[in-house]
Amino acid sequence: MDRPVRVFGVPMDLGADRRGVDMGPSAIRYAGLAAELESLGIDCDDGGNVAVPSPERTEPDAGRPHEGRAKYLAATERVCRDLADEVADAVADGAVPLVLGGDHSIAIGTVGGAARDRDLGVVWFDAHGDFNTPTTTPSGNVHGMSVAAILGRGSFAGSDWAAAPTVDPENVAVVGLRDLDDAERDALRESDVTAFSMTDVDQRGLPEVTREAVGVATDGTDGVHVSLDMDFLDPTEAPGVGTPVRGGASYREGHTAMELVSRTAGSALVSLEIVEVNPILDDHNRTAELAVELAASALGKRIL
Ligand code: NNH
Ligand code: MN
Ligand code: MN
Ligand code: MN
Repeated sequence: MDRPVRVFGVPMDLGADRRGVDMGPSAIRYAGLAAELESLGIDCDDGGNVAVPSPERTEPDAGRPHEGRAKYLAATERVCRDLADEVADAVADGAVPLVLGGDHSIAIGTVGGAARDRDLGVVWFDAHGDFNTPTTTPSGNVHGMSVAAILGRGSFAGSDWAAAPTVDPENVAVVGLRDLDDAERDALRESDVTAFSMTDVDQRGLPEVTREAVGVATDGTDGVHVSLDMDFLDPTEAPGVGTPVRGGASYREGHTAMELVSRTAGSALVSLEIVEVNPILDDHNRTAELAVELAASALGKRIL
């Protein structure tokens, strides 16, 4: 990576049911993120954390019509606006924002900022589709809605929501799917999003699937955002996540995916985010340590 990297932590847990994911940024920093990136010769600067209100002091539902069953949507929107401003400033300064979660609802802010002055493609590595809307959500958790939000689907359309720039579904690829809610599956199949399940990964191999996903996101766009939900990985490698699902990417597949992002997106990589690390559920911080390794691979680390 020849551009500087600017790290942001977003200690967000309003979008998920499990407490502890707000400590993800600390766990990833503690696992040695800055030193690892500096050892690669990357100029790495930490922009600190974006402020997130605590659930104890936040109203779960503000009751505006577009909020449906989504919990803490108004507060999530405020955090995402602040994050979007930080991300947009970092990109304007010529840096690559590396956003550490926190739950996956923060992607609405990261993408909002990264897409502010450009046509943005997105590659989303996740066990889940994150394609629910405030109407279809079975859980009310906004982290299961962030892809729908960045596409302006359902009641996310036309609200003065932080994701307002909206990304073109034809430039979005999701990789690693193995747990979809019924309504979300139907919506995803009918959409123009390119979706690769673990069945595709099993049959075609992760390298081919990742290359195709990056191709979707770079085709006709000005750049790519990569969003890595750590539950993309198998829970044996990444136990410290709130919603683990068996049958995920192996340790090496995780690296392969990130190495290919670096090789194939290259200078088109606008921003990177790593989310859903929950140190309370983790085994001696190994999920955070893996997050550091995967960030390094995505930012250009090579074995040879
Ligand atoms: N689909 C479920 C929901 O909407 C779970 C989402 N959980 C995630 N997404 N971790 O990546 O609540
Ligand atoms: Mn997710
Ligand atoms: Mn376009
Ligand atoms: Mn997930």
